[in-house]
This record gives sequence, structure tokens and C-alpha cells, in this order.
Amino acid sequence: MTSDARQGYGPTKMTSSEAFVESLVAEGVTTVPGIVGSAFMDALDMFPAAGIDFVSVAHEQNAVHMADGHARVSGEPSVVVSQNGPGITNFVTGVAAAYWAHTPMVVVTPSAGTLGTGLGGFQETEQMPIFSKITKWQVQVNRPERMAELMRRAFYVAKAEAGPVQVDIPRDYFYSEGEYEIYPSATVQRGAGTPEQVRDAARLLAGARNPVIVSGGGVVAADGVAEVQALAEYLSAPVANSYLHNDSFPASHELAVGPLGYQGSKAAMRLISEADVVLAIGCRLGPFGTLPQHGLDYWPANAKIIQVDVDHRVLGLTKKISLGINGDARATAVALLDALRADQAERPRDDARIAKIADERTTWADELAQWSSREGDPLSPRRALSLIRDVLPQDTIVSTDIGNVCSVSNSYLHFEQSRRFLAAMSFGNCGYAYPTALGAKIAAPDKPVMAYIGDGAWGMSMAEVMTAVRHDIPVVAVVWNNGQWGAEKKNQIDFYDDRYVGTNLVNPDFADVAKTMGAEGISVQREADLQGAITDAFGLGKPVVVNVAIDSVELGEPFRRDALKLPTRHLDKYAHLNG
Ligand SMILES: Cc1ncc(C[n+]2csc(CCOP(=O)(O)OP(=O)(O)O)c2C)c(N)n1
Ligand SMILES: [Mg+2]
Repeated sequence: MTSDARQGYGPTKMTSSEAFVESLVAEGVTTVPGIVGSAFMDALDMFPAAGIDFVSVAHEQNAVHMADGHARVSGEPSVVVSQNGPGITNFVTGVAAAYWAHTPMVVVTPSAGTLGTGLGGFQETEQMPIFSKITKWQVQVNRPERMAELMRRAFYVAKAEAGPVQVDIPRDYFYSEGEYEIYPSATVQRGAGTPEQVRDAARLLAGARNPVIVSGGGVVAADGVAEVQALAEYLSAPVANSYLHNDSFPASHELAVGPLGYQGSKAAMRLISEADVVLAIGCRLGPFGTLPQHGLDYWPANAKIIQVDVDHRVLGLTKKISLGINGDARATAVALLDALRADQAERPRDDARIAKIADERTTWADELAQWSSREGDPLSPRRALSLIRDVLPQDTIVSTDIGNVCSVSNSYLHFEQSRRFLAAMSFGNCGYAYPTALGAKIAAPDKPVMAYIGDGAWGMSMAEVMTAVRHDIPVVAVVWNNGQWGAEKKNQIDFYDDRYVGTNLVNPDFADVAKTMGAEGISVQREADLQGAITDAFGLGKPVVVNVAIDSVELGEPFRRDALKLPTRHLDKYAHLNG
């Protein structure tokens, strides 16, 4: 059989396993992370011949994160598969994170055989309800003859709705024969909203005194940064990144003002607070990403908001909007600029506004530099973040975890290109960054890839150093070793009178552990060694873990000051714990 699955071919006799594998080939899949299991072994057996690299991980959650990083960097849906029952329940956190990162992904969940369903035989649980709230679409292959049809549908929906979809395959359905047709991968193209909406939005923007653009993940997903930039330049409008989408606009551009949200940029916050019209493009305006920060309650309550998103469900969901456009970020940016130009071919550059933007950028950069100026040991986390930023190789892809130091890093990370920043987004799970970075490196082997992870979260991820070694994935992991679950300890400091329950850690030097696992390990105990260590790590071309000993006292704001209260205790036995 020599038919080219990438081009598709007509009805051909094959097994359902072959149809499964050919469906992956048709979609251009070359990497599938997971853990081996008998449930899909018949298909797995063909992976090498199909040109698919099966990346065997240490824990299935990390396979999903790896697929997440791969998809976010490549822009194409990724695939993950594992054993029915426990292998699949281990997926859950990874799929939830991918859901909130809007990552196109086909989650293949082999399930118990149809003749045993409901008997509680071995490795059986109902796998559909578990994922019902964290997938865009779910389907169970209800007859083996539908294998190719449902697989291609899954890829289509993953692309069209930008999120994980689940294909549940009863394990006996890998063994069947039939006539299968393989289609070429479907292309998803989206437009710019209606001409009326575009016209109305253009009018609002043209009449604004202080328009501000918020560029979100949808701009990255649509590869629309250049188009948003052209629109911003026409309007002389500052462009803020939405929370954790620091790669949605080139940081060195004179209109770039940095990210909103937790540990974001004061320049962005001050400028948006004065906006009369906000264009939130490719952006769901997630509530966590617009909370007050640095003592600034910056959201412009009276501004007119134009929101553009491919997901109609997020329009007007979290903020009162004047206009919601269900459209692609790139196509809408193009249409908006065309509409503006139709009325006025060029607008004079607003030098006063651009000077103000420059001013705010400098003020914030100076303040941040001031915050990062404490030299010496124990190494200040902020100082460390600024030192590393200054020596990062050009065009590095950075993935960050959830933790105090990782979150503070949001202020320091600048990107010139999109698909370079992979943070744990709004699901906010510890353990996201490292496996995601591994997936990113597989998708972009020529780019340097670094992950920031706290020492607590590293406990969830470090087994994957073995994966990096086995599969030769040269990612640089920087582990912030402060001997604590720092972000949560900060709550105990601020709200619980320094009573530490469950927040102190006793750690090894993770560089030693990495070496034992076959990776390189570099231990940094002093500020003076940090920059050299990072440069060396990128030069090694191997999986590296840089253990950075840092000050445990310097901690950024807690994530959820908005949601915590001083304790109240009514019972005598707890009275001494009153706030
Ligand atoms: C899976 C998961 N478990 C628990 C939490 C709650 N949590 C948020 S931040 C944090 C502490 C992170 O500690 P560490 O990784 O050491 O980084 P640090 O804050 O010390 O920089 C914890 C436990 C979470 N976000 N995700
Ligand atoms: Mg820590």
C-alpha cells in the first residue's frame, strides 16, 4: 500500500488500527507522547513505520503538557495517548491546563473493551464524564468502521475551536477490518466579523482620544502580530499583552507597553487606565488577568470596549463591552485597518502620545531595575531574573511554572516573536513548565528552550529529566531552590502570622540529582556564578538542570490577595490562631 496519507486516498481495505495510524499521518503528526499500554499496542507497533516518534514519559500528565508545548509552538494540533483507566485518569490535570491555554489537541483515550464495559474488570472507569468540562468536544468511537471519520473530525474540531478534544476508543475496536477512506487534513479559515461590525469598530477607534490595544493569545494563535502592529502604528496606540501572552507583540516596539495582570507592567496598567476605547483582540479578558496589581486598579471602567475573539462564548463574558466581534484576530486587524484607511488613508503619527508611552516604559523599566538591584548573596530572586534575562540567547522559548519566582518572572520576560512564551496560563498548575518545554523543544529543535520551575513544583516534574535524557531533548531547566513552596508560604506570612504548615521543604541539590539521571547539572550558589552558568547551560546541547540557590525571604505579592481573609476562630482550642 503506497498511498500518500498526507494527500488522502479513497476507500482501502485496512484494519482499524491502520486507519487510526493513517489518520495521524494524514494530519501530519510526527510526535506522540504517552506511556505504553496494551490497549493501543496494535497501533503503537506501526508508529515507527508511520514516521511517528512515540515519546515515552514518566507520568501521563506530563505527556499532555508535552503535547501542549508542542502544539503551542507548532501551531498544529498535537496528540497524546496512554493506557485505559489509570493512564487516562493521569491525563486530567494536563488536559485542564491545555483547555485553559486554548491548545488544539487530540486526546486519545483507549477504554475498556466493549464486551466488558460496566463489569469493573481491569483498568475501567467511565472516561467520558471525567473530561466533559475540559474538552471542546468528545466522541467515543462507537463502531470500528468509524475510526478514520471520527479521528479526522477530532482534528478539525481541535483546530476550529482551539482546545483539547477527546476520542475515546474501546480497546477491542483497534482490532477490526474494513474499507477506510483517508481525507487530507481540513483547513480552518476564519473571517473578520461582519462588515457592519468592522465599520463600527473602526469608527470607535478613529474617534478615540486614547485608544489602547490589548493583544491576546488569539493574536499568537492566528499568527496576526504583524497585522496588529500595523493597526497600532496607524492609531499610535499602545499595545499591552494580555496576561501571560507576553509574546503577542514585539517587546522592543515603541508601542509595546508589556503585560497586564499579575506581576505585569505598570506602564501597561497606567496607560490602559486612561483609555477611552480598548480594542481587546484575540483575548477573552480572563478575570484573573485583569485584577488590580501593584496597588493599581487599572481597568478603565468607563472605556468603550471592542472585543474580538474566535470563541463567541467569551464575548462580553467578563467585561461590559460596546462591541463584540466574533472573528479571527489577524483577519479582523486587517479589516479594521482597511476600514480606517478607507476614511483616512494615513493618520499623522501622534508624537505626544508616543512620547508619553516612551515615558511610561522608561519609568516602569527604571522601577523594575530598582527592585532588582539588591546584589550579593543569598541571591535575590528579582536580581536573578534580571541577570538571566540579560544573557538569554536570542529567540529563546521560555516556559514558566506556577510559583512565586516564576510568577514574578512575568515582569522580566520580553519577546520579539510569537510562540515563544509558554506559561501555565489560568489553570495555574504547578508542574506545567518543564514537560511543556520538552514538547516545545521537539516542535522547534533549532531554538533554545528554557523552563523556570520552583523547587516545590520541580518535585512534580523532575522525573521527566529521564525522558529528556532518553529522547535527547536538550532543554535548560532553571530550578529556583528556595527550600519552600514560596507562593503559598507568602500567604502564611501575610495572613497566618508566620505559621508554616506544609510550606517548608528539604531539598537535595537538584544539579546532583540531574547528573544521576544522566543529564548535566549545574549548581549556582552565588550571584557571581549565575550568568556564566546560564550561558554554559545553553552551550552544552544536552538536557541541563541549573539548581539556583536563592533567598527565601524575598517574595512577591501572593496570587490571591483578593481571595484571602485574616482567620476567624470561634472554638477555644483554635482561639490562639485568631487573625
Ligand atoms: C498542582 C498544584 N498544586 C498546588 C498548587 C498551589 N500552589 C501554587 S504556587 C505553589 C508554591 C510553588 O512553590 P515552588 O514551586 O517551590 O515555587 P516558589 O513559590 O517557591 O517560587 C503552590 C503549592 C498549584 N498551583 N498547583
Ligand atoms: Mg520554592
